[in-house]
Amino acid sequence: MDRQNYGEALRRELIELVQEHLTPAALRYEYSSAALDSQIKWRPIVLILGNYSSGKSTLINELIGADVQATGQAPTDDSFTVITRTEDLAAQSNPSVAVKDEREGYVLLNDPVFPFESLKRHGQRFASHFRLKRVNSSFLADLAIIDTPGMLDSIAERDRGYNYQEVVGDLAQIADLILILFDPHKAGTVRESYESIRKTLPESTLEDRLVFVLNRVDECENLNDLIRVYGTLCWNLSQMLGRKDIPKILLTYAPEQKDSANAATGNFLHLLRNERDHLRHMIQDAPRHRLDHLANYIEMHGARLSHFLEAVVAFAKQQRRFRVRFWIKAIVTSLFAAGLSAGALWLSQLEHFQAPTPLLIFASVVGILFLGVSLGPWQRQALNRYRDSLISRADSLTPLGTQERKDNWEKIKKPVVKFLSERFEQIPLAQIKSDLREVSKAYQSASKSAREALNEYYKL
Ligand SMILES: Nc1nc2c(ncn2[C@@H]2O[C@H](COP(=O)(O)OP(=O)(O)O)[C@@H](O)[C@H]2O)c(=O)[nH]1
Ligand SMILES: [Mg+2]
Repeated sequence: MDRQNYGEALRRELIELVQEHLTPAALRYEYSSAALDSQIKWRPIVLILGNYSSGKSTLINELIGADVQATGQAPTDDSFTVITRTEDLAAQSNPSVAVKDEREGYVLLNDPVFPFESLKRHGQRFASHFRLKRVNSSFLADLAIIDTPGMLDSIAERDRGYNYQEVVGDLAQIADLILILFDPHKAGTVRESYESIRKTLPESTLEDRLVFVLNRVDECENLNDLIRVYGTLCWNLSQMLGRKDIPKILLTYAPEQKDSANAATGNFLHLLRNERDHLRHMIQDAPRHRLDHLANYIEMHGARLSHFLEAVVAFAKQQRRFRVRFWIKAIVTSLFAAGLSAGALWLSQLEHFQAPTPLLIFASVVGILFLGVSLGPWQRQALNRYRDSLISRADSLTPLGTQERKDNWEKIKKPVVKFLSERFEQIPLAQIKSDLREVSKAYQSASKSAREALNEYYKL
């Protein structure tokens, strides 16, 4: 089997696994509002971020081989555009590349074929700045590229009418590869975008998924200028990433733009290898990134979902323990109350009780009444109080020994609390336990076999 077929078969298998074993529990417990597989079943996605006029759209046009996106020095395009291959076979064989079909944002957000359902929460304003273009370019055979509007300063950000950072964070979760473009004029002003990416992606996948590009390097006046810009960018990135080492930064420029740029560039550009081809290959390799992404996705959601269910089971067990303790206490106090009241009666009216039977009846009645009240309204009240206090101490439901478990807990705490306060009673404990067993078994064996299959894939 060749690499591509093997990759596709593996992809299908992993998606099915999510569909069968993780999605049902995720929906039942409202761990997520959409099917977990909906985010990963579409084609591989490359997200392109960066300041305005860092050359995002120019790069995309170059890869696709046609002027599909508008380009220009000013912030020309304020939309998020998903660019993918047309399904129309006749158009695919047409050698002149062009946009064959366009769709509005609301179609993208509402059609379950696409993985963008989770972005619906950004509202109408975002929907009107979101679109799809289908192009007959072979470069897009097995991937989609998302062009994004550039970051603006924070005042203009507020005028957008939707939360740009959150949109970027949501898209980053779906994307398999994220490029962040800089240009020499503004080397390092994407801190906020980066923050929202970091918040939504687990630490472990961040490095594999992010590519930093210093673009438009042909516009540096000379080599010294380039080195200065590169140095500034490294400094900014290490501040932003909170790391001492510097991530790899690709140095690129659009070959077609070179002539119109600064005349002095000729002095040093021949010393520099334009890493444009390398960048192109990385983008074309998105299907491989998708496999990694899928394996990570299963590990991450499997671990979080298991943790979620563990917390619910722990909650149920603690509640049951409380109830048993309450029963024992109620029985003991009822017996005590019965004995006490019968004793008091016997002492006060000694001469009437020749036979013990009426006294026993009296004691039983008092005991039963007491027990009834204890196990009825009192228990309900006590249990409610205990439940509330358990929920307010939700952090102690499950052990949070490792950093990974702490991070996962941060992500699931809100839905866990919501589930425990609103829907816990509706699902029997036996079902919760069996869901926990299924999810943790499925994801552990799946992530193991996914890793093994990935190793095979890399060998092909
Ligand atoms: N000299 C030079 N100009 C570039 C390069 N890439 C893009 N440009 C120009 O920079 C401007 C902004 O590019 P554009 O692709 O619209 O940037 P976007 O806002 O990031 O999409 C356009 O006028 C492009 O022609 C490059 O590598 N070198
Ligand atoms: Mg653009």
